[in-house]
Amino acid sequence: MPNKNEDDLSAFLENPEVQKVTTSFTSDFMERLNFKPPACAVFDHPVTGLTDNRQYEFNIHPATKEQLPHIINNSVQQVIGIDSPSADQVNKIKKQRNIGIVFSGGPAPGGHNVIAGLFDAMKKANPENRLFGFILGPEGILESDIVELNHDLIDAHRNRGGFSMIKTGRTKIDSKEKMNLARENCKKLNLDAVVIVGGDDSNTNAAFLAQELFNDGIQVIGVPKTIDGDIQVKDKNGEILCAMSFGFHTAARSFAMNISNLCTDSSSDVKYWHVCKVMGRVASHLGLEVALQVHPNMCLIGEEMADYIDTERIKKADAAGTTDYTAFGMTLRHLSRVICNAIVRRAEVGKNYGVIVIPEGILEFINEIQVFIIKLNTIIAEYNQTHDTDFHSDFVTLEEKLDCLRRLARFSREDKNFSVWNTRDDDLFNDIPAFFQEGLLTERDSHGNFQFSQVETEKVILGLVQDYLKIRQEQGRYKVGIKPEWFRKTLKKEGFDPDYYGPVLFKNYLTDDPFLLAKDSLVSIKTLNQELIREEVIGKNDDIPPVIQRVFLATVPKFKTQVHFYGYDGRGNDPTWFDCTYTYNLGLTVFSLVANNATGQMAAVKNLEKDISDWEPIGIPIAPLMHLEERKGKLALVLERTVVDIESPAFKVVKAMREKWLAAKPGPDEYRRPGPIRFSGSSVDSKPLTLTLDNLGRP
Ligand code: FBP
Repeated sequence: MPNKNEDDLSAFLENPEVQKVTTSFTSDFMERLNFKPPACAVFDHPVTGLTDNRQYEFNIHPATKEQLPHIINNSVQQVIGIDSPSADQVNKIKKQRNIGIVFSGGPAPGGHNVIAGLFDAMKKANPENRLFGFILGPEGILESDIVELNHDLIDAHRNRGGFSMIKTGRTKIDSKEKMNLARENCKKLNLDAVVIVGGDDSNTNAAFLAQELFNDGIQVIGVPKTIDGDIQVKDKNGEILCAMSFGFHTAARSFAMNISNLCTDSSSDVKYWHVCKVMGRVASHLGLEVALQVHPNMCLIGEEMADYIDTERIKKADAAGTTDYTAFGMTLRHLSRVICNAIVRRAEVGKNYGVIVIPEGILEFINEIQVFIIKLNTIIAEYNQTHDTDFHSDFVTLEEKLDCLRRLARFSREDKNFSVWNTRDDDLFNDIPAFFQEGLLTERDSHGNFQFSQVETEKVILGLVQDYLKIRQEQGRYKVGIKPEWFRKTLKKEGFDPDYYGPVLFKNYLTDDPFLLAKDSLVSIKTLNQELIREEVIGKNDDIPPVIQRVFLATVPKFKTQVHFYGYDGRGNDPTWFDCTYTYNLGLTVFSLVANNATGQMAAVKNLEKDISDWEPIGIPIAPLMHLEERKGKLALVLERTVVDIESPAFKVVKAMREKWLAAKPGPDEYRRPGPIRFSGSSVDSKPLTLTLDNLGRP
C-alpha cells in the first residue's frame, strides 16, 4: 500500500481493482436495480378497466355514512384487462395526469417499487404524465414540498429498501385547517390524484382526504403499507381481499435471519438466554412469523394472552361464591411464571441457554398494563384539550408527571364522579419500576397511539422473571441437569467413588433419567456442607472435597441474558422478491384505479397467498373498513387493525409446535435456519409462512 505521499494514495484509489472494493455499487445492488418484477396478467393488456364487485359486503358503521358520504357507497373494484378498448376507454387512460404520492408513517421495504410501478404505468399510458413526490410525508402536502420524480431518480431506487427517495413522516392531516391547506395545495399543484402509502392511520387519512377532495375532482388512493402486518382485509363473509400489508415479509425475514444466528450462537456457547423483542406495535404478527421461520425456544403471542383463562382461580372464586375478574387474561406475574417454567425445564436437561421472542406490543394484552395505557391516554388527551397546551411540555420530568397523577388521585377522593385516576391506580402505578413508569408516560405519536417501540417491554418482563427464578433457586427448584457420564468421569479422575457420592448429591441417582438433578435441599455451599455432614460423608470440621464442590457448582444455574431489539434494522432491509413484486403490482394497480376514476379506494392484490399467476389486482373501498376507536381520549373513525387470530392455522401450528421447539429434552434443539434474504436463487419466490399456512388450513 503506497503511503508515502498523497499522490501515491490518489493513484491507489484510482486503481480499478481498488475501486471494485470501494464502490457503493455492489453486484447485489446492481442486480436489484436491474430487476424487473413480473406484472400480473391483467397489466399485459393494452388498457385496464374496473368492474364493480358488489358481492363483497362489509359491516358498515353508521358513523361512516355520516362522515364519509361521498365514498361510503364505493364497492370493491376488480382491475380487468381490455383487449379491444373503445375510444372512450382509450381516452380515459391516455388523459394527461399529474399525480402526487406520499409515504406516511414508518418505512416498509418495497415502498420505492410502489412508486416505480405507478411511474411505469403512467408513462406507458401517456409519456406526458407527471408524478410528484411529497417530501417528508404528509408534512410535504401541508408545506407543498414536492419533487418531480423522473426516470433517473426512480431507476436509482428500484427494488431498494427504505423510503429514502422522498422520505417519510408521521404528520397527520387531522384538523379542518390542515384539510383546507391540503386541498389548496393539491389544487395549486394541479393534481388529479393523491396516493397515500401508509398504515391504518394513514389510510384513514386517505379516506377523509378523498371525502374532502371529492368535489374538487381530486382522487385519493391508499396503499397498504406496514411491516406490522396489521392491515389485512376480509369482507363480512370472511373472504380475504388483502392478506397482508407490504413490507411485512421482508421485515420478518430480516429479523428471522438475525434471530436464527443467535440460536446458533446461543447453542454454541451455551451460557445466554437471548431475549429478542421484535417490532409490530400492538399485533404479534411479526412475532408469529418469526417463530415459524426460526423455531425459537419460546415465542410469546400477545393475542393468546388476552384470551387466557385461569381455571384454578375461577374454581377458587366459584367455591367462595365470588367472581375473580383477574382470572380472565394473563397477568404480568403469571406471564413471568410461564417463562420461568420454560427456563427451569431446559436447565434440567442441561440447557442453560435459549432464545425467546417477545413482540413489542405484548404488554397491551396484559390486563393491568392495558388499563394503565387507556387511563393515561385519556388523562394526557384531556389535559391537552382543557389546557390547550402539551402535557409533556408542561410536565417534563418523571417526578412532575407523577406529581400531576398524585393530584388527580387526591381529586378523585374529593369528587366521587372523577374515576379516571384514583388512589388505587396511583398506588399500583407507584409499585412499578421508574423506567417503566417513564415508558408508560412517553409522548403518544401524532395519531395518539401509544409508542410501544419506546418502552423497554423486555426489561419489565425480565425483571419479574429474574425475581421468580431467584425464588425457585432458593427453594431448590431451579437446577442445571448433569450428565451421569460426566459425573462419573469427573469423580473417578480424582479417585472418588461416584456411586458413593451420587445418592448424596442427586435426587434421581441410579434411575434411567438422562440428567442428574441435585437434591432440592442443596441450594448453597453451606447447605451442601450440611448435607455431606448429615450423610456422614465428611466430618464436622472437614472441608468439602474440591471435586464435589465443582460438581455442585455445575448444578447451579446462572441466568445470564442478552437483550436485542429487532425493528428499525428489518424495516430498512432491501425487499424480498415477494415484497418487490407485490409492491410493483400495487403501483400498477394504483394507476388503473386512478385512470378509471376511482377514489377512496385502497389498492390491493387478492390471492397473495397463491402463485403470482392467481394474483388479482383490486381496489378495496376504505370507508366501509372503518370503525370507532379511542384516539387521544376521544372516539374516532379509523381503519380497523387486524391482530393475530388465535383460531388461524398459522397460530395453531405455532401452538402445536411449542413444546417441540422448547426442546426441554435431551438432544439437539429444533432451530430452523431461514438463511439470508437472497434476491436470486431457489428461495426467491417464498412468501410469509403465515400466509402459506393460513391458506393451506382454510376449509
Ligand atoms: P407504521 O405503522 O407507520 O408502518 O410503523 C410501524 C412501526 O415500525 C412499528 O412497528 C413501530 O412500533 C413504530 O413503527 C415505530 O415508530 P417510529 O418509527 O416512530 O419510532
